[in-house]
Amino acid sequence: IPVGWVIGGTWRMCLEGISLGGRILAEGGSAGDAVCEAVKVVEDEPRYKSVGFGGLPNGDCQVELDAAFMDGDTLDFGAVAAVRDVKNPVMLARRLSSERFNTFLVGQGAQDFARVELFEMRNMLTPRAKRAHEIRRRRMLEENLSPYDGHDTVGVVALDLRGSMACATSTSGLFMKRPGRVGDSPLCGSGLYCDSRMGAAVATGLGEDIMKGALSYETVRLMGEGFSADRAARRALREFEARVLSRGRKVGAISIICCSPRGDIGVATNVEFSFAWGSSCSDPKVYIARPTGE
Ligand code: SD4
Repeated sequence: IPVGWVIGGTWRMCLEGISLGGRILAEGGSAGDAVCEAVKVVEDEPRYKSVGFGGLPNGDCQVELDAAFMDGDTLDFGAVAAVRDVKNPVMLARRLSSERFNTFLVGQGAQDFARVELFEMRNMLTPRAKRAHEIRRRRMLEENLSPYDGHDTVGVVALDLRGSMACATSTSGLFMKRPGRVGDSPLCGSGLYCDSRMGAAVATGLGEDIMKGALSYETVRLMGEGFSADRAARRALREFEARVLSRGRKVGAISIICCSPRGDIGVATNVEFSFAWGSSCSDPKVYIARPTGE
């Protein structure tokens, strides 16, 4: 039964992309097209310093990007990690998702594939990001600051008018990360997961922790068991936190957004978190979520 279209993404920076994705869905476009075009808008905007062009560099002052795409009809999955100089990593991830083998490429191998496939290449380091790197390096020496600094991944989920779902992520990862570091965002089941029969979820926050809980898969699995989107996301996060805390370990910032095949949306977070949603019933808007229990 068609329930209309839905699209949602992490952080307020995705509003413009979500709006474009919404127009694609309203015209009958696919969830896959909608999520990738939405993420591409964020990648192309240099003001957003945690994704794509203008993304904050790693400890060696190089911009290394992670991105992934998943199609909920076929379960096709593609990803790139620690990739440099590729203008739109999300499009490269989607291209890889149509391969039978070699669907997840990292570093030089991903760049070589992008060149062969004629993807647009670009120096992704902006003067502003370079300045931020210099300032941060100085402050880290003087104040013993942690490199992790509220670094935001764009993750988008969508349901189209045919009932198909898709999701995509893109990030420059943690500011000042070690060269070669890969976060949760390109990892199937951690930064994103999608099955049109169960639902779609994306996560943002401290990748080192998100990947321990395979939190996007867990959220989708719970929706598949019959939980509403909101209860699935909250339960996944709460149970994961309890399991980690019981080991005497801390849990970093984590936020999850998800959507069920019925079109209901869910959010769980342990920090203040902005996200954007739009659907056939409501115009895309930014919302704020605060930490809550189940
Ligand atoms: C990472 N999850 O690379 C990303 C960073 C992020 O909000 O989303 N921060 O760990």
